[in-house]
Amino acid sequence: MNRVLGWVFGVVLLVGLGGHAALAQSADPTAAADAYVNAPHDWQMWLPVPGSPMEEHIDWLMKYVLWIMTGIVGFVGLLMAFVLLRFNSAKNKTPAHFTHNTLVEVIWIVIPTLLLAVIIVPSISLIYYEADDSNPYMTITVTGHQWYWEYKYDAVPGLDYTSYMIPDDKLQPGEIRRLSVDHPIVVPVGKKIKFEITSADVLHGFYLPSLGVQRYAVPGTMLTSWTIIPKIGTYYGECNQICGVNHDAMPIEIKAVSMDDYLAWIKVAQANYVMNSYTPRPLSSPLPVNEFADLAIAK
Ligand SMILES: [Cu+2]
Repeated sequence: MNRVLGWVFGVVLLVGLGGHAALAQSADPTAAADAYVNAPHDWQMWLPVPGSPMEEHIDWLMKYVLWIMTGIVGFVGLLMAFVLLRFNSAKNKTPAHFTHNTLVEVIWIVIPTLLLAVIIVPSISLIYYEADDSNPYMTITVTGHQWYWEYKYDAVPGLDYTSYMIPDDKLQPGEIRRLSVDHPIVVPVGKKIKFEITSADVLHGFYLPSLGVQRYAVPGTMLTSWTIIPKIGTYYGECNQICGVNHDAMPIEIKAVSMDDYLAWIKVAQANYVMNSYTPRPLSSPLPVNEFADLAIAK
């Protein structure tokens, strides 16, 4: 039985490592398009391409710990194989009876302690980095609703709008099914953007995997996160907290544009977006309508 488990484990490990090497090369097939789009793609099995310094840190830490873990699993696997083959009852008829070995005990305490130490230092520093939302260029208040998002630009008077998923039958060429929205978040590239995240009804999750942002949207509570997007392009996320029947219909789309384009977009948005008030939708209603379909967002 143990031998079978050993083989299964070995094959799974090899397939996993091989798959990782192959996927690392085909990181983002959409990158060659005119506009950079950072979205999930078919058969994607690895993490998204990092779109922010925070996600780069997270990606690095994940791989770092993965290598340490692979070493531990490999070492323990070899050790078990050695013990099973060398000291089984057939080959080792009279077992030794000692119970302590000071050297071995010191080694198996010191080495794991050192491993934990080299993991905890970058982990803690990443936690502090993620928590540092000080001195943002701008703040966006994100409110989760059943089932759409509301974005309020704190520094731009009146700029408070809703963002609905584009229903499947209204998709335009270039839009991504179940990820594209009518009104994305628009931010300038290279600037620190702070998100203040809350909810108007139930728990939602503001989750942007390629930017390393994930915070629950909790009614009555404000959680914060932040991002800097260095590259012009479109990034996607979705609500990742089960929040009702249309939980899958509240994706997040965020466009990073040049400062000039951002300022031009503000003018258009201020003129066209109205202040929104929350209107509950009956459960039987179909997907939300695209209320501002005619609005052309300045490119
Ligand atoms: Cu939700």
